[in-house]
Amino acid sequence: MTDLMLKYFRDKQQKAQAEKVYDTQCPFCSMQCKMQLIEQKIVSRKQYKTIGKDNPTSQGRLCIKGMNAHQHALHHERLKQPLMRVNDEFVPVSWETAIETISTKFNQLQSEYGKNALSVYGSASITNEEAYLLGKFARVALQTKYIDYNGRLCMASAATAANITFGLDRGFTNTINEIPETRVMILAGTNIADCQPTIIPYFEKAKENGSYIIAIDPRETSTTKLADLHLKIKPGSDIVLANGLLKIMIEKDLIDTKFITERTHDFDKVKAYLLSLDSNEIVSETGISLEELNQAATVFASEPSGMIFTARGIEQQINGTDTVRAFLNILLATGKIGKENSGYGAITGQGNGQGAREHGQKADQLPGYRSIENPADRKHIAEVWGIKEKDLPGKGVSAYEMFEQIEKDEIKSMFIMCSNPVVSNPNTNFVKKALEKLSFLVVVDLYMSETARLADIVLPTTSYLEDEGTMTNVEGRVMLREASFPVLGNAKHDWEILCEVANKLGKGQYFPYQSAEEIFEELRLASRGGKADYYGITYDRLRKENGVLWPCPTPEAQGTKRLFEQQFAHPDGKAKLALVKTESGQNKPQINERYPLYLTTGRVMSHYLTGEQTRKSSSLAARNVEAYIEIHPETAKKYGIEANKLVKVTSEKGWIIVRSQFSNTIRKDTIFIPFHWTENQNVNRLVGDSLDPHCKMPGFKMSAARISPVAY
Ligand SMILES: Nc1nc2c(c(=O)[nH]1)N[C@H]1C(S)=C(S)[C@@H](COP(=O)(O)OP(=O)(O)OC[C@H]3O[C@@H](n4cnc5c(=O)[nH]c(N)nc54)[C@H](O)[C@@H]3O)O[C@H]1N2
Ligand SMILES: Nc1nc2c(c(=O)[nH]1)N[C@H]1C(S)=C(S)[C@@H](COP(=O)(O)OP(=O)(O)OC[C@H]3O[C@@H](n4cnc5c(=O)[nH]c(N)nc54)[C@H](O)[C@@H]3O)O[C@H]1N2
Ligand code: SF4
Ligand SMILES: [Mo]
Repeated sequence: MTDLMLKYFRDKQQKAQAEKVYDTQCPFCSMQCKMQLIEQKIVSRKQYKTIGKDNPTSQGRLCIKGMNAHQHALHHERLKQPLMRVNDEFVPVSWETAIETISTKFNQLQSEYGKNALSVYGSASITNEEAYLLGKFARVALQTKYIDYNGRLCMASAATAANITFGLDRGFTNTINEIPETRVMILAGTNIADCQPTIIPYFEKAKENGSYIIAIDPRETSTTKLADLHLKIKPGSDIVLANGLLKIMIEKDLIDTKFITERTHDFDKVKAYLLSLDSNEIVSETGISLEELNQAATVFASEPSGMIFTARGIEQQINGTDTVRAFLNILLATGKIGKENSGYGAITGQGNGQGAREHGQKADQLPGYRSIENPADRKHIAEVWGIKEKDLPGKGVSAYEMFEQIEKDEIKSMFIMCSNPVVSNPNTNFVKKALEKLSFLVVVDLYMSETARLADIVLPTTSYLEDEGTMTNVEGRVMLREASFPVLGNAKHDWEILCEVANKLGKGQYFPYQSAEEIFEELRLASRGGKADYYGITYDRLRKENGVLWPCPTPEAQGTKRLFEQQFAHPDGKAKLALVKTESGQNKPQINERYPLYLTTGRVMSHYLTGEQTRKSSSLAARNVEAYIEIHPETAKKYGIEANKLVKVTSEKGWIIVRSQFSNTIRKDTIFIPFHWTENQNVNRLVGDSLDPHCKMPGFKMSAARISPVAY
């Protein structure tokens, strides 16, 4: 060996010794891209980078958020010690003191005001194990009926619509691999290019294969640019649009009569109603021309295969459930579901948006997508938990409604895990007041979020790098997130915190877990026989098979790639079409002289939700340092607003100040503001408090607002 070769091998060996690799998954969106954190020690300094790792869904890709996720996880503002408010200041305390204080306070409040004085607010960014445990914590340790979670603001309408229509809610009915093969797609109110960027190659492949893409969005986005046809709809009029499309399909006799007869209910009622609608009204209400409607309807119905994808643009409406159902009518009437390359995709939002809505964090739900009001479901879970069925509380109320219960003095204390409701809820001026009114607020977070600042006790938790557990991704694929990075400071895993509080409350026997896997083993039993059946899934399988698609009822089962091939999940096997009238959601905000513009809200690529994490990442924050209002230059001119200047935006609920960003492609009657910023830049100060009657989804995507320049 030459000296040079020796040096090469020695350098390589040294490098390997100095390099550590940690397997994990991105903490952000539903793609749950697998990735590795690489730690390199150069002299005494550590350097980090994140790279993608192959897996069936993201295929090794990462977007900028994943690549920079370690920046927030390793940020110096991470909480490392419990904090307690003393004389209006936070002081570090031991875990013992923190847990003791929580238990004493909870006991006091319950003995004075009853069990339901306590409430729990959870999240779809925690693992399945933690989501499951949080439900059990509320019902068994606290014995309160009040638990709900941030998914109520996210996918509640799509989930409710799928449950009513198909009898089952798994976001994607098919695997992601079928996307490139489908012939036509409707993307309704989804901005996948910014929100699930690593999914895009599947859509690009579809385009390469000649698939026709129809996008429905009031704005031009990176996603609508992919489309062959962009329907630039008036916000909030998607029901009318979907009804209009199906009307044309029926009139042109492009529907699948055999499928309708054999596999669905209620088509005739829907048909009679749609045929009675006036096409001119459809055009004026949606702002979409008849030619465009004809084009979209004809292509979608004529192609042999097709898919519809929906996301928050049509779902976060106070008639979101009806809106999704109007789109599902199209799929059913054209027989484009339960078949190869044909199906529905509600594009899941949060990392565990799917799994966390299955295992009992919802006000009316028990694990395995069971109902808290169904006697057989209650009995099953009470047995798994080793409690009496009569001790299992009943149904509570939705996320936003819990704040209303605080206002009414019904709820006295809240335990918030992994959410920042002061920024993310509608009508946040009210929500903040409600939280301030609580006798006792506990927040479990990575940082001092805007919500944590209102707490009496803040508990530091571990991040995606440190906390092992399963997450169920956009496809319904359960994935094991490995986590071997050392825990930061004195933080504890979310599940450990729940076990410790439960133990102090004298309920330790129900919370004996030493690892996330032990909790998963119980979740398997609890979900067994339920709609979201995870019984056949084990950590061992997840490692060997790189994830398993639910339902997976036995250890021998393969997991389910395509749903509804033979039958839907209702007892008679048939799906239900919905008669959705144009009037649905008539109480939504109307524009008028005082508030003449439609305000809609959403996301940018570089930030995530309330921005608590991504604003701490220097690489991400640099891309968007502040909130902005996207506005058409003609609209801006009308209200005396110049480019890149501060604008006051006012609704019936409040005001904010954001910078103008001109766009020639947004509708002239519409303004758009992303929701990743706090305080005076928080657009949720403007969003109203009306909720969808079926699923209690707020109307984030449509408010009425006025704008004016800020004078200097
Ligand atoms: N970068 C990034 N990615 C994310 C997130 C993030 O915060 N940042 N969050 C994750 C989560 S939790 C979620 S839920 C998803 C959300 O993913 P999406 O739902 O795709 O994202 P949004 O930007 O909220 O809204 C999508 C689109 O709806 C359009 N829209 C607004 N009003 C209407 C309307 O009335 N009708 C129609 N048809 N469209 C309308 C908006 O213009 C927007 O382009 O993204 C996930 N991924
Ligand atoms: N105007 C408007 N508002 C919206 C929406 C919209 O489109 N428009 N979208 C809605 C949607 S879809 C969603 S999903 C919600 C999201 O709303 P939130 O749940 O409030 O959003 P996050 O920013 O994810 O808040 C998570 C908090 O938990 C912390 N955290 C992160 N990881 C962990 C962990 O592992 N454990 C614990 N204990 N804490 C952790 C973070 O630091 C952060 O403070 O917002 C909704 N609000
Ligand atoms: S944000 Fe979503 S797409 Fe981007 S790396 Fe993370 S999981 Fe993947
Ligand atoms: Mo979401």
